[in-house]
Amino acid sequence: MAADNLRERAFVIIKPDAVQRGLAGEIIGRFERKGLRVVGLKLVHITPEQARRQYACHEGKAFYESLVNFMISGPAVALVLEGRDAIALVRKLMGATDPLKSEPGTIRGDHSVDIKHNLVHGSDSAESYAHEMPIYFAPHELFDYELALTGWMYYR
Ligand code: IDP
Ligand code: MG
Repeated sequence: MAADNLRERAFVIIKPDAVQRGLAGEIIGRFERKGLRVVGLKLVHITPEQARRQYACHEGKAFYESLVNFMISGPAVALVLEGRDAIALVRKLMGATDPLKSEPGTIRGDHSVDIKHNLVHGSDSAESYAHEMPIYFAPHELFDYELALTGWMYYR
């Protein structure tokens, strides 16, 4: 397998419902155990401006205002994860938005029953990563480093 995008980065938010339910550690652990490394991590109380910018693509939809209010309703955890195909991998681990479609074994499939209160956000493309990540992180808040076990997890 080509090692072309071994260092792809994905942006993730552990949403306020997950923090309230004590699932932040469980969710971070799932990403870590899969083989993604944490290169940015912080607790944030999202502002209305941040939520609106992040979800600008949904502006005008029926659920937009309620989504913004949900995202600012309590502390959340912002994360940047790195690894091969990190964006697609994160989406796979998250599971589908609709609770009737998210498979057991995924974060949403195992722990959520509601289309809004679905625990986690993950960028769905390189373009959405480039749009979302800088809303929450300054460049100096992301860290470049290697894990000693990388050679045991990835073909190079
Ligand atoms: P995603 O988070 O799986 O990428 P999107 O379609 O981008 O899903 O929607 C963004 C977020 O908006 C969802 O994660 C969910 O919290 C919320 N949402 C999406 N569709 C609905 C809906 O029909 N009703 C209420 N909330 C919704
Ligand atoms: Mg989305």
